[in-house]
Formats: sequence, structure tokens, C-alpha cells
Amino acid sequence: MPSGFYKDSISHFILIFAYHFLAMFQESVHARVFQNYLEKVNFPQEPQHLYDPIRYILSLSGKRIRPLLVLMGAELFDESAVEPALPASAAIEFFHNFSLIHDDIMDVAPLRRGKPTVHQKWNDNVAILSGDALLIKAYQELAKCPTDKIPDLLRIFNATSLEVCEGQQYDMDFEKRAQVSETAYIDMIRLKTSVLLGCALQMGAIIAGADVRSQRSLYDFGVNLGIAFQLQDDILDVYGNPKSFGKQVGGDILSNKKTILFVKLQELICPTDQDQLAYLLNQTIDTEPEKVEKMMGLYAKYDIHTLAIYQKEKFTTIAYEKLMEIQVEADKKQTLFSLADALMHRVQ
Ligand code: GRG
Repeated sequence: MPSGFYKDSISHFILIFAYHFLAMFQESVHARVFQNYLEKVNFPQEPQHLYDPIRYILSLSGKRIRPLLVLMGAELFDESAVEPALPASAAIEFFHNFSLIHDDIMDVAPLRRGKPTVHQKWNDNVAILSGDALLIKAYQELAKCPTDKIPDLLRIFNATSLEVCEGQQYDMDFEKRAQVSETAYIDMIRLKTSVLLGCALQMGAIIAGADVRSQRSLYDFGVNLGIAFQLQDDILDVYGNPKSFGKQVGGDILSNKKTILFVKLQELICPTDQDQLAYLLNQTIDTEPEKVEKMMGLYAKYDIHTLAIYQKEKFTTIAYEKLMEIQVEADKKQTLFSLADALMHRVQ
């Protein structure tokens, strides 16, 4: 039997396991407790155009990773801290959804979670204002957290929110730049996406009364996992299975998006292939299928897929190391290790 057969079978098994674990995680006790809490948060009926979009975005099937990280971060240090961490978990999910509403306006995105975006279903002004209201609702939830923890929670939450804005601005700046280094790209995704995962975990740890060193390790676990998560997203966009990915495969190539694959190619490409890359970047809508195919040809020539996987695994390993250094019993960390595994091997 060729060894590739075993390798493929093992990879297939890992994918199936990861997929089911992620689903299990989303149906976990924490997920149910969070959902019950969310259903009790009051969003008035009127004005409809302010609160209906909020109800709508929160009803779409998001993975709810961030609020669950808050609860898991709390549970890691003190099981009884899960309940008091619920308002913080809602604050994080509200902030995340607010940022998605505004991000979709900026990107003129038609779809979010497979459904029309808020600005598409209503309009830009409705989306701006309901997003703003959702951000305020996040602060309302923060104000419900245990009083003695609020100053620390506010510090990390506000610092993270500003970093997310910085990441968003870098991302928009990069769209206009011809050249972006790998370091600059990774720093952009750290700010735009990863710090919020670290923040979610740290907020849970703060509520559970964890010491500052453990809080920091858990934060670093989240940030490194978040970077690996985004790199996996970049990889899936090109090499994902169209049936399970839920988005158009090759979408990033068609929109000339800076991704880990693209910045790696730019770094390694020989002068003889530069013209072809420039030609592909200028291709219009009429030549789309060819564009994806040809770019994938260039990625294959420079083994970009392998290099991107290597980077993703590098950040996953750092994340695991950070989790390992936290001084709590090993079995308490198991769910976080398994979650990290599931996220890294996800297919959507
Ligand atoms: C902070 C004041 C302030 C403004 C925000 C719009 C903006 C500025 C930032 C955009 C941040 C953003 C949308 C980052 C993308 C993060 C990301 C990877 C989203 C997808 O996360 P998933 O896969 O989504 O967890 P679900 O749908 O499962 O919730």
C-alpha cells in the first residue's frame, strides 16, 4: 500500500474529527448557557430599523467562538466564574457583530454567514447606526460584570478595540499598496482578527481572578491561535473544498486580496514570472476562471501552499506552548487544546 494512502486517510480522519469536535463545541453546555443568556438581553421593538438589524445579525449562524472563549477562559481558573462571565461573553459577541456590520459596509459585501449583509438588506445608514447601537450594547454588558473586575476588563477591551481599528485601517491601506511584506501582513491580521480572541480569553481569566502572568499566557495563546486561524482562512479560500467552505473558492484571488499566499508569492517570485503576475492582477471579470487557475499555477510553482501551511503550524505551535506554560492541571486545558485543533483543521 503506498504510504500516501495512509497519509491521506489520516488527514481525512483528522478533518472529520475536527469538524465534529467544532460542531460538538458549538453545541456544548457553554454554548447553550450563552444562547440562553443572549435570548434574555433586551433589544426594544422600536425603532424597528435600529433593533431589527441587530436581532437579524445575532440570529445568523455565527460560530460564537469569542463568547465561548470568554467562558472557557473563566472556567480554566475557576469553574464557578462561568456564570459571572456571561455579560463579558455577550459584550465580546456584540462587539464582534458590530465590527462585522461595519466591515461589510466598507467592503460592500453582499453576504455574511451565507445571508444578505445588514447594509444589503436595509441600507448603509441603517447598518451604520444599528452597528453603533450594538457597540453601546456591548458596553452595557460590560457594566454588568463583577464591579471589582470592571477597570481591568475595560482596559483590555478598549485597548483591543483600538487595535482592531488599527488592523482594519492597515487592511484598507494594503488594498492600495502593490507590495506588502509578510511581517506587515501578519501584524495586520494580528490586530484585525487575533487580538480579539486573546482579549476574550483574558477577560474570562480576569473574571476568574487569575494572576497576571497566567492572563498574559492565555492572551498570547489566543492571539497566536487567531493568527493561525486567519492563515487557515487564507489557505481554505484557495484550497478549500467548495462544498464545505461555504464561500466562492478563489474569491481572494479574484479580488486581488493580500493573503499569506499572495505575500509569499510576491516575496519569492522570479523576475521572469513578474510579468505574468502583473497581467493576472490586471485581469477583469471576463477572464475570471482563467485568473484563479493561472494564479494557482504560480502558487504551485513556488510551493506556496506548503509554505503557508508551515506558517500556520508555526503559530499554532506557539499557541500550544503558551497554553502549556499556564500553571493549572493538564486536564483543565484539554478543551482549549481540542478547540485549537478543531479550528486549525476546520473545513469552513
Ligand atoms: C473597533 C470602533 C471599532 C471599529 C471596528 C470594522 C472594523 C472597525 C473592524 C473589522 C474587524 C473585522 C470584521 C475582522 C474580521 C474578523 C473575522 C475573522 C471575522 C470572521 O470571524 P468568524 O469566522 O465569524 O468567527 P462568525 O460568523 O463565525 O462569527
